[in-house]
Amino acid sequence: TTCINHHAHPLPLNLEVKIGQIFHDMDTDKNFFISTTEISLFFGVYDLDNLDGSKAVSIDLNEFKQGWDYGDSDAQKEHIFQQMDSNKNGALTEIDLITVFATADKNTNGVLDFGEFDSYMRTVIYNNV
Ligand SMILES: [Ca+2]
Ligand SMILES: [Ca+2]
Ligand SMILES: [Ca+2]
Repeated sequence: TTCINHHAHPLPLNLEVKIGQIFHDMDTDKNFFISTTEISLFFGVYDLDNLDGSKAVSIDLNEFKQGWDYGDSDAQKEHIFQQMDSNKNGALTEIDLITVFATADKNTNGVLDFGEFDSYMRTVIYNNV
């Protein structure tokens, strides 16, 4: 059959599995909700030139590409970064994370449940896949 070439490149991680994995990784205390603290902690370790946290968090595209480890291509990582960089200044900082959180927290109760997170990831972050 001529279909064999379709298997030549690795299949992308199923989106549902991927979003579940990201949620699980962000949910440090495993209570099935993501708090603002957890999202800050998650991205804090991406800030490679500031690992002691002595400065305000500022993650550039290069740091994001190294940190985001969910099987996405470089182009996809760039898209994710741009979607999260709400003030379009080329860095992810506290204001961007606050905006991400506020956008995702549809019922404004201060935490993200899986439904809110899943919907945000599909409509904003992975809206191009
Ligand atoms: Ca949690
Ligand atoms: Ca920004
Ligand atoms: Ca919520």
